[in-house]
Amino acid sequence: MSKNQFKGADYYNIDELLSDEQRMVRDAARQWVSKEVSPIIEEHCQKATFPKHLLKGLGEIGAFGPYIPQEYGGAGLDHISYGLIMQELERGDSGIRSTASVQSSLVMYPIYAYGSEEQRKKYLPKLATGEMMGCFGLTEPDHGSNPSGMVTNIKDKGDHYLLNGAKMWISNAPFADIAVVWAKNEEGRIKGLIVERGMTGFTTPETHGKWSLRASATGELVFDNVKVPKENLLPNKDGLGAPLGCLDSARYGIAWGAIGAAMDCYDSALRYSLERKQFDRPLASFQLQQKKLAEMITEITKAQLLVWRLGTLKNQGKATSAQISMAKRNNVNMALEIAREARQVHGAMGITGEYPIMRHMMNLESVITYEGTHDIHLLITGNDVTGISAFK
Ligand code: TGC
Ligand code: FAD
Repeated sequence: MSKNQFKGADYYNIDELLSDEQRMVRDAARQWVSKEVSPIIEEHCQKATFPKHLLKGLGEIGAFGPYIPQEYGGAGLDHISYGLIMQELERGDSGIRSTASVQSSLVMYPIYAYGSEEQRKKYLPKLATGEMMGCFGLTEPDHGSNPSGMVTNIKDKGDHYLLNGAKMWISNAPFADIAVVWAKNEEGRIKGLIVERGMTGFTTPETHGKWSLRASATGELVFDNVKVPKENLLPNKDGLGAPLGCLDSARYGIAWGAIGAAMDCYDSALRYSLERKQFDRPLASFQLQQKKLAEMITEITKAQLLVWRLGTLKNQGKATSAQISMAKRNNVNMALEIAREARQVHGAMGITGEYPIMRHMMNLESVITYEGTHDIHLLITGNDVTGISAFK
C-alpha cells in the first residue's frame, strides 16, 4: 500500500465552514506532510531518531508560530489555521506536531506574550524559520501534574540570576538552542527565563528507551549554578498562570492534532478493509468491521465539530481554559481508541511499520499524558462545572 494515498475525512462538509485561506493553509501542510514526512517517518521511528532536516520545511509552511504576527516573523494566521496545520502534521506523526507545538505555543508564545520588545526581536524571527529551536521546561522529576510544587529556583545575584534545578521529559531538549524555563524566585513566585545553550552549568541529556514518540527527541534540562543574565527574564507575567497560559495554546493545538492521527488510522483501516479478503469477501462487508469503521467516522466528525467551534471561540478571544481541556481530553482519547480499533482491522499487518497504525497508537500514549493527563483534564472540567477543585 502506498503511504501517500491519504484522503482526509469530512463527513459533515466541515470544509464549507472554512475560509479560502484556512483551506489553502491546510492543503499546503497536507501536501508537505505527504511529500516530506510520510515517506521517511517510519524509519526514523524505528531507529528512534529525530528527522532534523525537516525543521527548515516546517518553518517554510508556517508551522512555527502560525498565529504570531508577521512583524515578528510569524505567519499571522488565525487559530483555526493553526489547528489545521497541527492536524496535518500529526497525521504525519505526533512527534513532528510536538516539535511544532512546542516551538509555537511553548517557546514563541511566551516570548511574544510575556517577553520584552528586545526579546521578541532577538528570538522570534529566528524561531519562526527554524534557524533557532526552543524547548519548554515545566515538568520536574517530582512535579508533573502539580507544577506548582516545582523546586527549580533562581537567586538574585545583582546583575544576573543563579539558576539551579532540573526539568524532565522535555521535548526538543537535546537539540534546542534555547529553553523557556519556569523557576521559583526567593519569594516562591514562578518566573520564566530564557536559558541559552552554551551557558556554563546548563546540560540537556537525552532520554532513551521510549516506546512512544520515538521520532521526537526528549531530554532533561539540568541547571547547575547557571548564571542567567537579568535581561533573559520574561518581564510581563509571572505565577503559575504564566506557564499554564502557554499550555492553553498548546493543548488547543493538540485537540486538532489528534484528529490528524485519527484520520490517518481511519483512512488506512477503511482502505485495508476494502482491499483485504477473507472468506471470499472483503473485510469491509462484515458487520463487525463496519461497526468499527462507522464508529470511527462518527467520533472523528464529532471531534472536528468540537475543535471548529473551539477555534471560532478562540478567534473571538472567548475560548476558556476549561473548554480547551475538554477538547484536548476528548480528542486524544478518541484518536487513541480509533488507533486501537484500526489496529485490529489490519490483523497482524497492523503491528508492522507497513501501516502507520501502531506508530500512531504508541505516540498517542504520550499525547494522552503530556500537556495535562487525561485524568487532570477531567478534573479541570469537574472543577469548572462544580466550582470545587479536586486538587486542593
Ligand atoms: P490553580 O490554583 O488552579 O491555578 C494557579 C493559577 O493559574 C491560573 N490558571 C491558568 N491560567 C491560564 N491558563 C490555564 N489553563 C490556567 N489554569 C489555571 C489560575 O487562574 C491561577 O491564577 P492566579 O492568578 O489566581 O494565581 O493551580 P493548581 O496548582 O491547583 O493546578 C491546577 C492544575 C492541576 C490544573 C494545573 O497544575 C495543571 O494543568 N497541571 C497539569 C500540568 C501540565 O499540563 N503540564 C504540562 C507540561 S508541558 C508539556 O507537557 C509539553 S509536551 C509538548 C509536546 O511535546 O507537544
Ligand atoms: P504524574 O503527575 O506523576 O501522574 C501519574 C498519574 O497520576 C497520571 O495518571 C495522573 O493523571 C494521575 N494523577 C496525578 N495527580 C492526580 C490527581 N490529583 N487526581 C487524580 N489523578 C492524578 N513537560 C514539559 O514541561 N515540557 C515538555 O516539553 C514535555 N514533553 C513531554 C514529552 C513526552 C514524550 C512526555 C511523555 C512528557 C512530556 N512532558 C513535558 C511531561 C508531561 O507534561 C508530564 O508527563 C505530565 O504532565 C504528567 O506528569 P507525570 O508524568 O509526572 O505524571
